[in-house]
Amino acid sequence: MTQCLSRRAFVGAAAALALGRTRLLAWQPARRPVPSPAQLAWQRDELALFLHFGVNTFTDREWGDGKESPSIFDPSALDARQWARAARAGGFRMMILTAKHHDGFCLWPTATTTHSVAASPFRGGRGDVIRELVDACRAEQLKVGLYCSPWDRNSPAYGDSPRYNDLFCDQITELLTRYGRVDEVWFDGANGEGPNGKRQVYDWPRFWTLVKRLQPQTVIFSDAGPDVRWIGNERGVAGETSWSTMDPAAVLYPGADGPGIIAALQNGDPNGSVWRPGETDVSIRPGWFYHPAEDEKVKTVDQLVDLYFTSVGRNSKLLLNVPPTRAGLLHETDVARLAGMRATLTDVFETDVTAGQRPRLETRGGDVVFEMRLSQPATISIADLREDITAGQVVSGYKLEGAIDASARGWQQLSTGTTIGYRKLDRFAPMRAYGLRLTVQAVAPLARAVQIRAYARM
Ligand code: FUL
Repeated sequence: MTQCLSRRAFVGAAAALALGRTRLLAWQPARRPVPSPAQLAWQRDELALFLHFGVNTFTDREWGDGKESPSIFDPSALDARQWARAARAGGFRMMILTAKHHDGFCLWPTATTTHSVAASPFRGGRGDVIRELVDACRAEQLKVGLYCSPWDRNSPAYGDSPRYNDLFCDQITELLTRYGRVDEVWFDGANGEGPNGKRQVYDWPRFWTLVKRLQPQTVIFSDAGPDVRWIGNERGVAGETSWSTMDPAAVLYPGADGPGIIAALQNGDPNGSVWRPGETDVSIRPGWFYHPAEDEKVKTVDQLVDLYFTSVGRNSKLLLNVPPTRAGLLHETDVARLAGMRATLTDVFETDVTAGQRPRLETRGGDVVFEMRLSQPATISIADLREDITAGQVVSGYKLEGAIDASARGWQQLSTGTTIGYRKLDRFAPMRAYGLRLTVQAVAPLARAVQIRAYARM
């Protein structure tokens, strides 16, 4: 191969208001950005499976040059239902497939180019991988997502900007009108020169408007959103500080480069005017596409669980790439790791020691303090903090402590942090706690209480 490129202790607003004295908890009209229903559903899904598949699978490369013959695309045993079963067993809620990668080869029979499955031996030239993906997703109750690379190293029109933009819009139209509902459209920002030596100038506002016209409920992913943003690396690590609000001027278009962009993607902006949460994409293998030489380099169950903590556990969403093999199947090692990850996460989050407890709430100075007794002392090592993001995201700093005795006179610090958002997961040395106390600072009044859950394992 070539290069590898790189949220019970829930106290509602009514309870907060009943307290009266809580300046920080007074109900405020939503002036700050809040998620749309589609963005909320996107975040609550937590996990999506990414599938890189195409001519690169057969050439053992990461980026094709567009000169590949369609005749090489010949998955002998393609079974999208096997992908979907593995995804579902892993707790994933969506599959996003590379309908077209940078090499320009289309996994559906398109009218826009002959460089597609229609010119391949796959199913005698009558195959359609997108149709098979969609049918499998529907059968397993998974949502559908599609990646369509704007960079196209095969298209003669690439670089002839208006002509290629028309062609790309035709491809988007085919993908979003032939297969029913699509819940995420994934755009990378790769941008090159065409055969005419000219750099292609993408018309992003036109692409986004078209997507929203054809599939109004879909979320569009890119560096510049508009609905969800790239997290700024491909290592599976969201920022320790992770705001879902963003200043749209910080990243103006997909692929934008320059000082401060990665930090803006990683951290978001507490004063941002738009809701644009971060999506964390990473591969289960070193590469995005399948390479036999990487069969021994599949991330372990512990590494996958760590990725869950550094993505979902940092107010993000995990988009985990598991590439199909040349046979058109997910490799058995990868499938076993997905099942192992799910088993571990189920085990870890099985027993919430705070179950049935409600915290007392008070303000101290500018801080809001949530304090609760546990029904019985418990050894804990994981905290799961959640803001009710339907009201936006406001927590900018927190400290979590455990009571060291039944009278709750002594407290031991367990974790500290900045943002919480949808979900913040902290791991710490096991402590036998009699109660929990969470002290938070916020950039705007807290409209809802922060939920606190705690677990014993790991
Ligand atoms: C990048 C691409 O260049 C990689 O090949 C891969 O598809 C990754 C998810 O996005 O922009």
